[in-house]
Amino acid sequence: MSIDSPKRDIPLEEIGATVERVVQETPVVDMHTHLYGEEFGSIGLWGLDQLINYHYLIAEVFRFSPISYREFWAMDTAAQAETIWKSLFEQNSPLSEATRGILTVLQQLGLDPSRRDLKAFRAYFAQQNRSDYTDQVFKLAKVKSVVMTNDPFDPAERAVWMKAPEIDPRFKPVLRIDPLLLKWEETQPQLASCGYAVERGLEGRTLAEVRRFLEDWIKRMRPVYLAASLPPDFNFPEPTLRARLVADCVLPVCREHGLPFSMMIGVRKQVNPELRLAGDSLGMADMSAVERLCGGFPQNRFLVSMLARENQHALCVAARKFKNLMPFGCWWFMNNPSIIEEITRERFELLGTSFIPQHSDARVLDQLLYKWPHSRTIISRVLAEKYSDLVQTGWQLTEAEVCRDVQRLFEGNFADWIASAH
Ligand code: RAT
Ligand code: ZN
Repeated sequence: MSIDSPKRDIPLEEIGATVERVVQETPVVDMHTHLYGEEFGSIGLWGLDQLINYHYLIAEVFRFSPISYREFWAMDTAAQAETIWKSLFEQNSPLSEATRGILTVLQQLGLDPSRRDLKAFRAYFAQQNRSDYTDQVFKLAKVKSVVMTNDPFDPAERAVWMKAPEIDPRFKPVLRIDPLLLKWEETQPQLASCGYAVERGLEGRTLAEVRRFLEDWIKRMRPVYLAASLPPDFNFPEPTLRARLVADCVLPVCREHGLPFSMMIGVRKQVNPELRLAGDSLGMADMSAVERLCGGFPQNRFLVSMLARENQHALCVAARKFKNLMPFGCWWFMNNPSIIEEITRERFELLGTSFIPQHSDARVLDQLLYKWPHSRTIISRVLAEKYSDLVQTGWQLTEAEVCRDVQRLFEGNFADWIASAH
């Protein structure tokens, strides 16, 4: 057998390099982002100023700059980016994960971060056209496709969907329903004005009409799953409208269409409204609510990500109990190297390869160029460590098996979960 054969047993001392190569080369399906195909126009963000104005960096700039919230929000996009650049990159070292990410993007594009020259970097981005640049980013990041976040309650997005656009197949739709579950007082009149016979207290035909609304949007969007982000006090069962809407509308419709329901749990919205999109925080949730949903609705499949570090272990344990539960990603405040490493190690130890290790949550196209390389480095380090432990027992491992495992983590587990969609 040749030295390069994928069927050859990998010697212990080669495991690190082999796993690193496979993890770096395997294309990924990014199963939760806020990216959009070109058909969505300015809803889809890309380019340097948008990168710098990412809300993760906005939260950080106020820690360093004396600027007031009012002054910052009064500025245009370019001036905001200049303020953040000056404060977080020129006057301080960009040590945080979000600031480091900008440097990785520049590096991936062949620019030299040591120049520290915002003008020169901007000149590069000004020459790009969105379509070719999108191809380049997908290719460099080795991302096969991305899953969008599509909000039927957002007027700008709604307008796009109503035109029944032909969507770039690299961008997969997701029906996101936070307002339906969490802001019923605002959503009910909106649905009523669109011709659905819904009532404030869910009386009469309301539940059937909400199901009809979901069906209509499933027909329109052809989503790969339904999704909501939920607060830490989310419970099930509970005597609330949101619990009835989940049990009597969302889950039956998901079952009917073979669609998973994704729950991202643990966000405490707007603890500081002055920060706008950057103003949300986190809280610990009760995992037994997830267990009761998985146990009570065995015909539904759930994708779940938790925002609090304290919930990560319990999520793994819940997934050991319920085969219809798929843990995914290291979400938002969890998406930092030290925490990704800890969560990934914990998941391998409790679940083998039966989880989805990461999603990017990118809001700006170019972020794929840092979020994936940063995560790939950590995933490959942890995976190599775990394989090395196996080989030290006398177990043998081939490159073909490493490829199989990584393919499952980066695409297969998600593809299986959405396989019976529609
Ligand atoms: O990570 C983020 O960008 C958050 O603001 C949220 O968008 C979160 O990921 C969500 O999907 O609600
Ligand atoms: Zn998100």
